[in-house]
Amino acid sequence: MKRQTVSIVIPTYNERGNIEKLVPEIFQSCSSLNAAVGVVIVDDNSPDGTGKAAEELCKGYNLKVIHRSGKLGLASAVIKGFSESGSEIVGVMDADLSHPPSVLPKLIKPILDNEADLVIGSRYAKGGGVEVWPWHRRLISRIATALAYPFTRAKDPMSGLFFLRKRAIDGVELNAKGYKIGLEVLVKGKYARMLEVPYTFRNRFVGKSKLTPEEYIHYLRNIITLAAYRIRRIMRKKQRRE
Ligand SMILES: Nc1nc2c(ncn2[C@@H]2O[C@H](COP(=O)(O)OP(=O)(O)OP(=O)(O)O)[C@@H](O)[C@H]2O)c(=O)[nH]1
Ligand SMILES: [Mg+2]
Repeated sequence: MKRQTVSIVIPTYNERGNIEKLVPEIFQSCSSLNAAVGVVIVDDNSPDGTGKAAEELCKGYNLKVIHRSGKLGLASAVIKGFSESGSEIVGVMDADLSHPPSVLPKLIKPILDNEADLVIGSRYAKGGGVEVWPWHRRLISRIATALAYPFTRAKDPMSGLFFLRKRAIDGVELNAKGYKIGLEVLVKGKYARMLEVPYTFRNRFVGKSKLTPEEYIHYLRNIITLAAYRIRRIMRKKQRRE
Protein backbone atom coordinates (compact mmCIF):
# COMPACT_ATOMS: atom_id res chain seq x y z
CA MET A 1 0.00 0.00 0.00
CA LYS A 2 1.18 3.54 -0.82
CA ARG A 3 2.62 5.36 2.19
CA GLN A 4 0.68 8.44 3.23
CA THR A 5 2.42 11.79 3.02
CA VAL A 6 2.87 14.24 5.89
CA SER A 7 4.16 17.82 5.78
CA ILE A 8 5.28 19.54 8.97
CA VAL A 9 5.17 23.31 8.44
CA ILE A 10 7.60 25.36 10.54
CA PRO A 11 7.32 29.15 10.38
CA THR A 12 10.65 30.81 11.15
CA TYR A 13 11.89 34.26 11.94
CA ASN A 14 15.43 34.40 13.38
CA GLU A 15 15.55 30.77 14.45
CA ARG A 16 18.90 29.73 13.01
CA GLY A 17 20.25 28.22 16.24
CA ASN A 18 17.04 26.26 16.73
CA ILE A 19 16.36 24.69 13.33
CA GLU A 20 19.79 23.09 13.16
CA LYS A 21 18.87 21.11 16.29
CA LEU A 22 15.13 20.76 15.54
CA VAL A 23 15.19 19.29 12.01
CA PRO A 24 17.33 16.19 12.86
CA GLU A 25 15.20 15.59 15.98
CA ILE A 26 11.99 15.70 13.91
CA PHE A 27 13.20 13.10 11.43
CA GLN A 28 14.60 10.92 14.22
CA SER A 29 11.28 11.04 16.06
CA CYS A 30 9.14 10.45 12.95
CA SER A 31 11.22 7.50 11.75
CA SER A 32 8.85 5.22 13.71
CA LEU A 33 5.92 6.30 11.51
CA ASN A 34 4.84 4.39 8.42
CA ALA A 35 4.59 7.59 6.36
CA ALA A 36 6.63 9.80 4.03
CA VAL A 37 7.39 12.76 6.26
CA GLY A 38 8.67 16.11 4.97
CA VAL A 39 9.32 19.47 6.58
CA VAL A 40 8.35 22.81 5.05
CA ILE A 41 10.14 25.81 6.52
CA VAL A 42 8.52 29.16 5.77
CA ASP A 43 11.12 31.82 6.45
CA ASP A 44 10.48 35.56 6.35
CA ASN A 45 13.92 36.66 5.19
CA SER A 46 15.32 36.31 8.72
CA PRO A 47 18.25 38.67 9.28
CA ASP A 48 20.13 35.95 11.21
CA GLY A 49 20.35 33.76 8.08
CA THR A 50 17.77 31.12 9.07
CA GLY A 51 16.74 30.80 5.40
CA LYS A 52 20.27 29.99 4.30
CA ALA A 53 20.79 27.51 7.16
CA ALA A 54 17.52 25.84 6.15
CA GLU A 55 18.72 25.51 2.54
CA GLU A 56 21.85 23.75 3.86
CA LEU A 57 19.66 21.30 5.79
CA CYS A 58 17.87 20.41 2.51
CA LYS A 59 21.01 18.49 1.52
CA GLY A 60 20.47 15.91 4.25
CA TYR A 61 16.71 15.89 4.85
CA ASN A 62 13.36 15.84 3.05
CA LEU A 63 13.00 19.56 3.55
CA LYS A 64 11.55 22.37 1.45
CA VAL A 65 12.18 26.05 2.16
CA ILE A 66 9.75 28.81 1.21
CA HIS A 67 11.32 32.24 1.33
CA ARG A 68 9.13 35.29 1.82
CA SER A 69 10.29 38.83 1.37
CA GLY A 70 9.93 40.03 4.97
CA LYS A 71 8.20 39.49 8.30
CA LEU A 72 4.58 38.90 7.26
CA GLY A 73 3.30 37.14 10.38
CA LEU A 74 3.08 33.62 11.73
CA ALA A 75 -0.50 32.80 10.65
CA SER A 76 0.09 33.76 7.01
CA ALA A 77 3.34 31.75 7.01
CA VAL A 78 1.40 28.66 8.12
CA ILE A 79 -1.31 29.25 5.48
CA LYS A 80 1.43 29.59 2.84
CA GLY A 81 3.11 26.36 4.01
CA PHE A 82 -0.19 24.45 3.93
CA SER A 83 -1.09 25.72 0.47
CA GLU A 84 2.33 24.81 -0.99
CA SER A 85 2.25 21.33 0.48
CA GLY A 86 0.93 18.47 -1.63
CA SER A 87 0.68 16.11 1.36
CA GLU A 88 -2.46 14.36 2.59
CA ILE A 89 -1.67 15.28 6.19
CA VAL A 90 -0.35 18.68 7.22
CA GLY A 91 0.63 20.13 10.55
CA VAL A 92 2.49 22.94 12.21
CA MET A 93 5.01 23.37 15.02
CA ASP A 94 7.21 26.17 16.34
CA ALA A 95 10.88 26.27 15.44
CA ASP A 96 12.23 26.97 18.91
CA LEU A 97 11.88 23.45 20.40
CA SER A 98 9.05 24.55 22.69
CA HIS A 99 7.06 21.80 20.98
CA PRO A 100 9.06 18.63 21.70
CA PRO A 101 9.63 16.60 18.50
CA SER A 102 9.22 13.42 20.57
CA VAL A 103 5.43 14.04 20.72
CA LEU A 104 5.03 14.14 16.90
CA PRO A 105 4.23 10.43 16.37
CA LYS A 106 1.40 10.68 18.93
CA LEU A 107 -0.08 13.58 16.95
CA ILE A 108 0.33 12.10 13.48
CA LYS A 109 -0.43 8.39 14.02
CA PRO A 110 -4.14 8.79 14.89
CA ILE A 111 -4.64 10.56 11.53
CA LEU A 112 -2.59 7.97 9.64
CA ASP A 113 -4.66 5.21 11.27
CA ASN A 114 -7.90 7.03 10.40
CA GLU A 115 -8.87 7.44 14.04
CA ALA A 116 -8.94 11.26 13.94
CA ASP A 117 -9.11 14.05 11.35
CA LEU A 118 -7.58 16.80 13.52
CA VAL A 119 -5.14 16.32 16.40
CA ILE A 120 -4.05 19.11 18.72
CA GLY A 121 -0.96 19.10 20.92
CA SER A 122 -2.55 20.24 24.17
CA ARG A 123 -1.07 22.01 27.19
CA TYR A 124 -4.41 22.04 28.96
CA ALA A 125 -5.57 18.44 28.46
CA LYS A 126 -4.93 16.10 31.42
CA GLY A 127 -1.22 15.25 31.49
CA GLY A 128 -0.15 18.38 29.56
CA GLY A 129 1.45 21.52 30.91
CA VAL A 130 3.88 24.39 30.62
CA GLU A 131 7.40 23.97 31.96
CA VAL A 132 8.38 27.49 33.02
CA TRP A 133 6.21 30.53 32.40
CA PRO A 134 6.04 33.70 34.48
CA TRP A 135 2.64 34.26 36.14
CA HIS A 136 1.60 37.04 33.70
CA ARG A 137 2.19 34.82 30.68
CA ARG A 138 0.14 32.03 32.27
CA LEU A 139 -2.63 34.51 32.96
CA ILE A 140 -2.65 35.96 29.42
CA SER A 141 -2.69 32.45 27.93
CA ARG A 142 -5.61 31.44 30.19
CA ILE A 143 -7.61 34.58 29.29
CA ALA A 144 -6.96 34.13 25.56
CA THR A 145 -7.96 30.46 25.84
CA ALA A 146 -11.15 31.32 27.74
CA LEU A 147 -12.12 33.81 25.00
CA ALA A 148 -11.90 30.98 22.48
CA TYR A 149 -14.04 28.50 24.47
CA PRO A 150 -17.40 29.66 23.00
CA PHE A 151 -16.11 28.60 19.57
CA THR A 152 -14.80 25.10 20.25
CA ARG A 153 -14.77 22.18 22.68
CA ALA A 154 -10.94 21.94 22.48
CA LYS A 155 -9.20 22.52 25.82
CA ASP A 156 -6.20 24.18 24.14
CA PRO A 157 -7.63 25.99 21.09
CA MET A 158 -4.66 28.39 21.13
CA SER A 159 -2.18 25.60 20.51
CA GLY A 160 0.43 26.25 17.85
CA LEU A 161 1.00 22.51 17.51
CA PHE A 162 -1.59 20.58 15.49
CA PHE A 163 -2.07 18.15 12.56
CA LEU A 164 -4.99 17.49 10.24
CA ARG A 165 -6.11 15.81 7.05
CA LYS A 166 -5.53 18.50 4.49
CA ARG A 167 -8.96 17.95 2.95
CA ALA A 168 -10.38 19.45 6.19
CA ILE A 169 -9.27 22.86 4.94
CA ASP A 170 -9.77 22.38 1.19
CA GLY A 171 -11.75 25.36 -0.06
CA VAL A 172 -11.81 26.93 3.43
CA GLU A 173 -10.82 30.57 3.48
CA LEU A 174 -8.21 31.04 6.21
CA ASN A 175 -7.18 34.60 6.89
CA ALA A 176 -6.22 34.92 10.58
CA LYS A 177 -3.85 37.81 11.14
CA GLY A 178 -0.85 37.61 13.44
CA TYR A 179 -0.28 34.52 15.53
CA LYS A 180 -3.14 32.18 16.05
CA ILE A 181 -4.18 30.17 13.05
CA GLY A 182 -5.20 27.02 14.96
CA LEU A 183 -8.42 28.50 16.28
CA GLU A 184 -9.55 29.49 12.79
CA VAL A 185 -8.87 25.95 11.56
CA LEU A 186 -10.86 24.56 14.50
CA VAL A 187 -13.81 26.85 13.77
CA LYS A 188 -13.92 26.71 9.98
CA GLY A 189 -12.38 23.31 9.20
CA LYS A 190 -14.40 20.39 7.81
CA TYR A 191 -13.60 17.56 10.19
CA ALA A 192 -15.55 15.10 12.33
CA ARG A 193 -13.10 13.64 14.85
CA MET A 194 -10.87 15.91 16.91
CA LEU A 195 -8.37 14.60 19.44
CA GLU A 196 -6.17 16.37 22.00
CA VAL A 197 -2.83 14.85 22.93
CA PRO A 198 -1.17 16.25 26.07
CA TYR A 199 2.38 17.57 25.94
CA THR A 200 4.55 19.91 28.00
CA PHE A 201 5.43 23.26 26.42
CA ARG A 202 9.11 24.05 27.06
CA ASN A 203 10.88 27.38 27.03
CA ARG A 204 12.48 28.25 23.70
CA PHE A 205 15.92 26.66 23.21
CA VAL A 206 17.75 29.79 21.95
CA GLY A 207 16.78 33.15 20.43
CA LYS A 208 14.14 35.73 21.22
CA SER A 209 10.35 35.52 21.39
CA LYS A 210 8.38 37.23 18.60
CA LEU A 211 5.24 37.45 20.71
CA THR A 212 4.64 41.21 20.98
CA PRO A 213 1.67 43.11 22.52
CA GLU A 214 0.54 43.82 18.93
CA GLU A 215 -0.25 40.11 18.64
CA TYR A 216 -2.82 40.41 21.45
CA ILE A 217 -4.66 43.05 19.38
CA HIS A 218 -4.55 40.78 16.31
CA TYR A 219 -5.98 38.00 18.45
CA LEU A 220 -8.91 40.08 19.71
CA ARG A 221 -9.67 41.12 16.11
CA ASN A 222 -9.59 37.47 15.05
CA ILE A 223 -12.05 36.58 17.82
CA ILE A 224 -14.47 39.29 16.59
CA THR A 225 -14.12 38.10 12.98
CA LEU A 226 -14.82 34.51 14.04
CA ALA A 227 -17.87 35.60 16.06
CA ALA A 228 -19.23 37.41 12.97
CA TYR A 229 -18.53 34.30 10.86
CA ARG A 230 -20.44 32.12 13.35
CA ILE A 231 -23.41 34.50 13.44
CA ARG A 232 -23.56 34.63 9.62
CA ARG A 233 -23.61 30.82 9.48
CA ILE A 234 -26.38 30.54 12.06
CA MET A 235 -28.48 33.15 10.16
CA ARG A 236 -27.97 31.32 6.87
CA LYS A 237 -29.04 28.00 8.41
CA LYS A 238 -32.12 29.66 9.90
CA GLN A 239 -33.06 31.23 6.55
CA ARG A 240 -32.73 27.85 4.82
CA ARG A 241 -35.08 26.27 7.36
CA GLU A 242 -37.76 28.97 6.89
N1 LIG B 1 7.71 33.12 9.06
C1 LIG B 1 7.41 33.72 10.22
N2 LIG B 1 7.54 33.04 11.38
C2 LIG B 1 7.23 33.69 12.53
C3 LIG B 1 6.77 35.03 12.57
N3 LIG B 1 6.54 35.37 13.87
C4 LIG B 1 6.86 34.27 14.61
N4 LIG B 1 7.27 33.27 13.81
C5 LIG B 1 7.67 31.91 14.20
O1 LIG B 1 6.56 31.34 14.88
C6 LIG B 1 6.99 30.47 15.91
C7 LIG B 1 6.38 30.95 17.24
O2 LIG B 1 6.97 32.19 17.61
P1 LIG B 1 7.60 32.43 19.06
O3 LIG B 1 8.35 33.70 19.07
O4 LIG B 1 8.33 31.20 19.48
O5 LIG B 1 6.29 32.64 19.94
P2 LIG B 1 5.90 31.98 21.31
O6 LIG B 1 6.26 30.53 21.30
O7 LIG B 1 4.48 32.33 21.56
O8 LIG B 1 6.83 32.77 22.32
P3 LIG B 1 8.06 32.18 23.21
O9 LIG B 1 7.47 31.10 24.10
O10 LIG B 1 8.53 33.33 23.98
O11 LIG B 1 9.04 31.61 22.28
C8 LIG B 1 8.51 30.50 15.89
O12 LIG B 1 8.96 29.42 15.11
C9 LIG B 1 8.82 31.82 15.19
O13 LIG B 1 10.06 31.87 14.54
C10 LIG B 1 6.66 35.72 11.32
O14 LIG B 1 6.28 36.89 11.24
N5 LIG B 1 6.97 35.02 10.19
MG1 LIG C 1 8.20 30.00 21.08
